[in-house]
Amino acid sequence: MTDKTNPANPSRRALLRGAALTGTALAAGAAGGRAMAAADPAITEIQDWNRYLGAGVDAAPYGMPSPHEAHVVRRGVSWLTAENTSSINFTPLHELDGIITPNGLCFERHHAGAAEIEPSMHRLMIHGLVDTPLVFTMQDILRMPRVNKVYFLECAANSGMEWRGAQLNGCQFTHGMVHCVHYTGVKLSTILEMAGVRTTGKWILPEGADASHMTRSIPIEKAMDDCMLAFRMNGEALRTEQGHPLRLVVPGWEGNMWVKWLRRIKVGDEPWHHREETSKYTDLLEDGRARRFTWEQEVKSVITSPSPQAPIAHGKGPLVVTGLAWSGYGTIKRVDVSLDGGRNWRTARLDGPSHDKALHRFYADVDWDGREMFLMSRAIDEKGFVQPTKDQLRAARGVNSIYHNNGIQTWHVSTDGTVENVEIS
Ligand SMILES: Nc1nc2c(c(=O)[nH]1)N[C@H]1C(S)=C(S)[C@@H](COP(=O)(O)O)O[C@H]1N2
Ligand SMILES: [Mo]
Repeated sequence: MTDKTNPANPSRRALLRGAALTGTALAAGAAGGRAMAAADPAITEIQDWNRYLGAGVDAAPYGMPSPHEAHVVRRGVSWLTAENTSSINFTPLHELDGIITPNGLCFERHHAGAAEIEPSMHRLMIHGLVDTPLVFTMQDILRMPRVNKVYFLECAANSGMEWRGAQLNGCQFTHGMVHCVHYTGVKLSTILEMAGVRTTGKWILPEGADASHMTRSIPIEKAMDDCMLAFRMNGEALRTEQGHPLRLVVPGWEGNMWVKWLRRIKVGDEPWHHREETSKYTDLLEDGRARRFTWEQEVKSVITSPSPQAPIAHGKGPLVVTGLAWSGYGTIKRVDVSLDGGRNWRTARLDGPSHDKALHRFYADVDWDGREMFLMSRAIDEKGFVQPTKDQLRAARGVNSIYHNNGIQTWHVSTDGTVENVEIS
């Protein structure tokens, strides 16, 4: 009889050694082989999960992440807002890879909490300067031709706390008001065409069914171009927090226009709520003038690892430097990475799909010599826009705005691998 759990079992040991050798062959340089040489207990000791049956198939009808991933969560900043119903939390960008944000990790921004809507009671009304005012049930919307698209959503206030200088210690907090989701829905133009927008109809006013009755004005050209009525995110129904059962998707444009819990679209000949709205779409300049209608989220990037919440744990040698880049004007063409605060730049490797107005993932595979680094990334989009330095941004716009900060982020890496949010000039 052979005891399958006995570490002394010769065939099992041979198998493990084979596996470890394969690992050594694949890993680069100093990263491989160390564990095997040190008679690693992870190899020599039998673990519980190797000995006992695991959970049965129905233990979790809706699957959850491994308990060992419990630290991968959205986080808020307590002093930022007075109440959590009109507040914000942040995507843990430093814990993610690829370009898609898992549904449970998409940052939340609510003005009056997350409305929980009974889908059979939800209606979408379209009226105003249309030939035929219409009301749709969710059933009606689910019978229209669908499209699938991957888009980022960034709040205009993302990185807003960093205008005057380095402040929050982690890309979750400095850059985490962004997520990237694979949406399924109906093109907004489909229902606008059904209703028949009059030639005088120049703007749409979408409105949410939450207690904030959020309304925004969007030019008809954008509405007819690539806006979507989304009912699914990453394959499943929208999450309550993201506007279940229906949200507006406004690709590349600032997050506040992506009305959640969408219940009404009015077509008009001018933007609504002039006074309230212009403050939302306006960046205050140094001389008191304002940049109006800055809707596109401009080209931007950030290194997500290493970063303050993701220090280097393994010492010098092979190091994966990775991050995200995006632009409201289209795809990302190139990302440059600097290890020395912008003196020298290398072209990063873009890997993964490149979708219009979506997050792009980049890598720089570095051989770290163990000395301090000033990590930076600089993105260039398909229109040729280059991500500016923070000083360039301030020279152009001053420091009175909290919106549209797409400046280059610097992380200082110490010799012990810890990372800090800094600015050098
Ligand atoms: N109905 C409604 N829609 C809304 C909001 C809201 O409070 N109510 N917040 C807006 C803002 S400011 C942003 S940045 C995005 C955030 O979307 P998310 O919560 O899915 O990340 O939703 C927008 N749509
Ligand atoms: Mo926002």
